[in-house]
Amino acid sequence: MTTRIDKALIAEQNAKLEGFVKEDYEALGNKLAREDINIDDITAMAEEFQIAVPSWGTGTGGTRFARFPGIGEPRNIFEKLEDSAVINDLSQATERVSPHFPWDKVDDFKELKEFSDSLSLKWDSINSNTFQDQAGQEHSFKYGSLSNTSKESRDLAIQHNLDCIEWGKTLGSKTLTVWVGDGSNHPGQQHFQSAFERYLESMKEIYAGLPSDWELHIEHKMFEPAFYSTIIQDWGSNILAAMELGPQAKSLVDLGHHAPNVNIEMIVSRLIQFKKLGGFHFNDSKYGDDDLDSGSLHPYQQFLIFNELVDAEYRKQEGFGPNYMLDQSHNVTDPIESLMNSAASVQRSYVAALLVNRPLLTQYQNDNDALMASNTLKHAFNIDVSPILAMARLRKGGAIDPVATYRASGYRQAVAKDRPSNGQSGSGIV
Ligand code: PSV
Ligand code: MN
Ligand code: MN
Repeated sequence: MTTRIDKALIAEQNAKLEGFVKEDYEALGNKLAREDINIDDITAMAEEFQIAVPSWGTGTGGTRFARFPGIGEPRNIFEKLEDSAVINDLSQATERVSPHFPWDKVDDFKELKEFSDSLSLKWDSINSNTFQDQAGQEHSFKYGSLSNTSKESRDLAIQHNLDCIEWGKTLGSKTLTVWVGDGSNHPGQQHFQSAFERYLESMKEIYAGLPSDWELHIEHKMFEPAFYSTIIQDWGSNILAAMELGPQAKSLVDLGHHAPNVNIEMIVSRLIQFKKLGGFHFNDSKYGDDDLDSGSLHPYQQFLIFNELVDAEYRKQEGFGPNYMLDQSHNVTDPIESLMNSAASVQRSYVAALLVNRPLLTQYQNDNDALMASNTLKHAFNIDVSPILAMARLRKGGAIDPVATYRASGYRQAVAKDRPSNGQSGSGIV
């Protein structure tokens, strides 16, 4: 196994903080004990928590105006995996990587699998890309892919998704995530129903190629790159498509793909209720698909989403088991630091949601005691679970303070020597 951060360095950095963490952990343990919560049970669940990193998130992102590359950026999927291994070494919460094809150029999938195995990394959902043309592509996606009026373009998009399934089988993935940029920019440009019918016909062909133990996740997005209408613009079109396709098709919720103020936690609840919650792309946003770091703006919203997820776990809801993943673009931070921070932020929301007194909440709900119901959630949200997160990392051999340990390791400066910048986007960030 290759570990890019020396275990001895992690131990040395942890040694400086371990005493404080133990003190804080004991204090929090006493506080939780007063509420009949065993802190070690919660820490064990925190240790189990995993969230995948997107391969494209390890490169510096950009906008359609400019991109400002950092030093030592990964230039290919192998280097993206090396960075992902660092993230997991320190955070101990990100053992899976989600690739994006053909952004991630691969000649030999068996070789890639052997390399990920050597880093103790696994593969999460495969993301297909039919929102741009590849060099020399015969039938363009300019006017859509799976819903294009041209059968040739549709067939190309279908075949790419079927190829993604084959590649995913070699990598050991079990999910295909389909997000398309299909839509229109002008009223009247597209016949809404015909376009959706074409999309569904194409998706049926992809669904037919799905192994029986795989899931097909459909990602909705309200706008961009089409700015008047988008084929799967919201969770309504998403769940309709998933229902039309069958039980292996589910909806994926990317937090940034909703209008500001949309009640995302309620969408999550609806999808859970109808066994259609496939997974998440976590990020945060102020305006639209900003792809900012998870929990950097709306930590309470993130907590409320986890309140629904933990509630489903608590009620042992049938068919529940979504994939968790980050989908972020890092324009001004070191992507490794942002991804570690974000994984911990999502883990924090999960852990805080575990602390909600659910029987009490149900009682307040049944009594219509709005104030105390809300206070019950706020109480859990306001508990600083940092000692639990730090202890979970410590117990698993990770870093108590991942960012400080990463900085102390000099990893970025070290890889910069082997990875000269080409000034280009490594990922084609959207
Ligand atoms: C689209 O905005 C999206 O959220 C989809 O998940 C894409 O695959 C990803 O971003 C690419 O950055
Ligand atoms: Mn996404
Ligand atoms: Mn997006």
